[in-house]
Amino acid sequence: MTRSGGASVYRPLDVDTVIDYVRNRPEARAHLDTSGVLEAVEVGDGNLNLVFKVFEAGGGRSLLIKQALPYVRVAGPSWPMPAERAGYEARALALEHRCAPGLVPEPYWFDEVLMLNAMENLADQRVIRFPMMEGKRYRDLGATIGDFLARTLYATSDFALDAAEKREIMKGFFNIELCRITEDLVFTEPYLPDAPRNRWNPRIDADVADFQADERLKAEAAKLKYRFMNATQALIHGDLHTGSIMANDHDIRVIDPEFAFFGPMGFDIGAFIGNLWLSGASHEIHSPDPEARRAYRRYLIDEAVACWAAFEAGFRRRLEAVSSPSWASPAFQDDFVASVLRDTAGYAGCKMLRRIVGFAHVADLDSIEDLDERARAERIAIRIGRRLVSEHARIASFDDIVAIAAEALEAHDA
Ligand code: SR1
Ligand code: MG
Repeated sequence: MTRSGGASVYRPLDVDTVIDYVRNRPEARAHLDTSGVLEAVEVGDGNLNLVFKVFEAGGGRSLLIKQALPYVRVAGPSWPMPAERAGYEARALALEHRCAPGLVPEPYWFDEVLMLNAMENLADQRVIRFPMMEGKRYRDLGATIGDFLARTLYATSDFALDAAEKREIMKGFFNIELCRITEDLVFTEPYLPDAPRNRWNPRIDADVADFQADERLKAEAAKLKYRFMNATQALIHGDLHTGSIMANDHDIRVIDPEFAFFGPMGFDIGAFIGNLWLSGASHEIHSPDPEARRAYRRYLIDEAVACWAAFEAGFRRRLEAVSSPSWASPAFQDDFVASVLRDTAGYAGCKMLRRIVGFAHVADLDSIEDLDERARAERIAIRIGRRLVSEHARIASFDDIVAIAAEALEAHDA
């Protein structure tokens, strides 16, 4: 260890060494009594990292340590992944915190040797994916996420920054390895019948074969992939699914921006919306009572509508003070927002399909143990995902997106 409490060489921490580490880190003193008894638990439930909560014994103050492993956690060392990704998360979290304070955890410090980020521990909040499987409703979920998106996407776009300033920031966000994960797992592999990392419920073999043979679907997915790789519109979160949101009844935060890079705004909005539709599909089984199921799906639709409305209103309000007169044209602004809406639809669809056919699934669906029941929910999600990808270029209003989701969800409510 160096005098500052930082290690001189990378090593993964465990529940014991993380306590020594925190005790020796001067920045920790503002958040914990580092001279007292400390306890730690490892709580990582994501695909990539170690996550420790370190707290004063007896349940006092706490902080969170998120450390990148040099490989993909769920796959093990056979899938190496540079731990330097923690640096992207540090830079993205700092920027998000500046643009949207109170909507992300407060960052405390970044350790570039141990490749970890120390931040506020959201002790009373839970990752929303799991309570939503039980029908939990969060007030203002959609509006809060829409506000987060308007703030972060506008502030890091050409509309707020001058070109040189934006390019300087972009230098810190090439994020090659995590973009490769998204390009492969979201846009490429789900459409290939023989991609070795794909897995799916054997009861949907025929549905998967059918969509993998759909040339129009594949062409539209390719366009969306190309745009993901080339449309450097803003610093996007890059992985904004319902596992990247923590909340309680009065506080909603976006976490885990390690996939951040300069990409199309609609990728973030679509990730959130697609995950609401995945939840809606999974309630085919999670909510056996038809009335409760209908009501929860109505809630999800309302939150999706509120998300887009808050994003659009917040974004357009900020467009009133653009950085260059070139961006002041009302017709240009309308066209731009319309293109973000089309992207939102397409990316929502891609994000749904990859969770059913690709490497990384979601608990909403995979927690359904009976494979025939799971297949019923998955077919609803596939129907929505396919239509959103195939038809995204024709989407003219958010109502069109809702109509596609509602058609598949409500058909099963009858
Ligand atoms: C190998 S990482 C798999 C997935 O987990 C993350 O949450 C991203 O969605 C990524 O695609
Ligand atoms: Mg994550």
